[in-house]
Amino acid sequence: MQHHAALRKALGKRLPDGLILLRGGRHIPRNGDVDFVFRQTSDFLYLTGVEEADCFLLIDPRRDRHTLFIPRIDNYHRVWLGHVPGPREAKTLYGFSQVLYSDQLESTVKKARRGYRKTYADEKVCGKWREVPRLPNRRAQLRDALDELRACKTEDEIELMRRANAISGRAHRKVMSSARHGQFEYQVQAVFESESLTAGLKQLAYPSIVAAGANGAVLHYHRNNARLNDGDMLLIDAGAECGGYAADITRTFPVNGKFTNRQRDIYSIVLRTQKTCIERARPGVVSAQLHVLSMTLIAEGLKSLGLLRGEVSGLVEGGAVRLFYPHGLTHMLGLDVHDVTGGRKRRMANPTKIPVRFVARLEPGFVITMEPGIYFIKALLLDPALRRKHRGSIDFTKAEKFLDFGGVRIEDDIVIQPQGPPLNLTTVPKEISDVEECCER
Ligand SMILES: [Mn+2]
Repeated sequence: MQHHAALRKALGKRLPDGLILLRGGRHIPRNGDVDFVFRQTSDFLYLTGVEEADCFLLIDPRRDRHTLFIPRIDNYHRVWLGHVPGPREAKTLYGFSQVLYSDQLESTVKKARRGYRKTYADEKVCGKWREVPRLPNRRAQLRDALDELRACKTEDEIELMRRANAISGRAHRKVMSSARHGQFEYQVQAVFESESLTAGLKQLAYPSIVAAGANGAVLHYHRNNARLNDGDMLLIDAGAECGGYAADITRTFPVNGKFTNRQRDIYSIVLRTQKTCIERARPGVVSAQLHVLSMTLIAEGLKSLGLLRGEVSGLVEGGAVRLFYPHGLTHMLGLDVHDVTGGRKRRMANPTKIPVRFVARLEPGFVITMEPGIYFIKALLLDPALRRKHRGSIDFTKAEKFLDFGGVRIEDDIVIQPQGPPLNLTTVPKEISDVEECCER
């Protein structure tokens, strides 16, 4: 409660010259009388902790007054929804000095606008905003202030992420120890989700990816309906959220619990890359530089296996390694699984020659993922134009022998520390011997 109040105050300090108005999430209809499962918008959750739909938040920074608006509930709602807190109860529940009904929004804003020349209203407010007296709206500045605030996590936020990771981690270990050949991917998904739900985390941070064998090479695989075969690897990318804060964890392990030589070779390259990049993730380092480092280490590894040939720097800059590692190394993590990246002040030019989406100088309090991978993707390895372009750098005959392999990704969530290496929130085995031990049948 105090945490959210402090964040509202901090936002008010950044935008002291206008009324700040945000709209929370609304129910999204799925069909008939059924809505999709409600998830509060991340900005609203950040500033209020309120998990109910159809609310508004008004911050009057000059008078340091924060008002929560809740929908007016009648007996019809009470019959269908059960108890819904009214204004008095919501005040103590959410720690607001003022809670009103949303039909009082217009008159409240009319009074509060005196002395202000602008507003900072969320894009979602706009429909409602038309009904209230207009002031020039600086929406982009609101977005920017929220991005800046949300980028660095407070101790409370890190604690929630630690809990999301601890429980998701336990679910990953359960998956490792219980997966068997003959099962279907959705049965493994059920183990992960049941463990998380049983521990009280009711919402996943994103749809689970459970990919056996060649499916592991599909980066956003969601079918989860194939059978697990003896001798295959299983890639599972899954995380639950706690208080809205995500865990984002990937592990890849042999279905039968024992790595083959080939699996060990590929896995070791990814693991060494991930551990090196984690060790180097410190304040001042630019995320894109770590990505280039990860590409270099993966290129070295694939070269030692004879899949790539030539100068490593050329394999990285020429893009040959990207056929095996076609995604980013890291992204911000928070209320969104791909969280905000920090606002205008933090925006910077990419200091590397490699095009990368997430470019930011790491700061203490950033929570980011570290997730290198190696994949054998048909669409890339059999593409005639790519084969022509990279025929000097890639042994395609050798690579084709791996088309049944799928992929390996290892993903942990880390917190950048003021000094020294980051704090790793993820507690799932990843050393080969530890994975085999966890898989013991
Ligand atoms: Mn991720």
